[in-house]
Amino acid sequence: MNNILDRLYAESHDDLASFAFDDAVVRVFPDMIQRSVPGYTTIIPMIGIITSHYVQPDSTLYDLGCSLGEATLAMRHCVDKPGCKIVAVDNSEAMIQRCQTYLDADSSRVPVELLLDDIRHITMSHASVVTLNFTLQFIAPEDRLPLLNNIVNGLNEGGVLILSEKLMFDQDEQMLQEALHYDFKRANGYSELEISQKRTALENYLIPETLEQHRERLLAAGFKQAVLWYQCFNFCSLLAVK
Ligand code: GEK
Repeated sequence: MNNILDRLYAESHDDLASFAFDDAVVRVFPDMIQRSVPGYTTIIPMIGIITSHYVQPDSTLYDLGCSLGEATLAMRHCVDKPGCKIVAVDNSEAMIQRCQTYLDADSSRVPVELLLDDIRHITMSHASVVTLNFTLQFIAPEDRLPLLNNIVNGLNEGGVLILSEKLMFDQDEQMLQEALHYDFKRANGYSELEISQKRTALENYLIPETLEQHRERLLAAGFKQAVLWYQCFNFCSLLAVK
């Protein structure tokens, strides 16, 4: 995937627009997400490991909010059961267009259906593995439980959801975890201006919740088990089993 440097917030913007997954973001996305999300480069290959463990024959795997398809590709290369396909969904046209070129260049022959759609509006069925890799945080809070209900309904018994999210904490821990996250961004070359402008652009768009909120909602949606399998500073990934 491309490695064009993310300099979107390097210059001062007087009129800072809210963040959007548009052409400008798509161009720098691989660099942006790796330098901004601690643990992203660990989580992607682990999605492959989890997929190998839970994929069922003749099932569908879903990647919801697939962006450029990093998680889709990790899943695709770890599907070792017959009759499976992957459905990857994103509502950003720019993401879907670029994602298609990456899928076309990939060597795996596991079928992937790429949908330009809102993940709140799709119907899922016969699912074994569903991934929400840093996507639920962009869905309005009141739409999160209905989406999880929809996922549970579409999953086979024993199927799983991999849910990766930015986390919120109580005030003291929030300061500690956030400070370490900003250190991570500085260590990856982001300036104070870039960090603060990106923070403003994401306000009211990326809405993080606590680990407890996630666990409780996953159980309320009908998952039997919801375990934290990974955390790096204020970013985590949960595995929920139906
Ligand atoms: C990865 N999973 O690289 N319907 C469909 N897509 C949506 C919606 C929606 N309602 N809201 C947001 N998105 C990827 C990374 S990025 C995370 C996911 C980030 C899409 C949005 O267009 C974007 O592509 C993605 O969710 C979030 O493993 O940028 O921090």
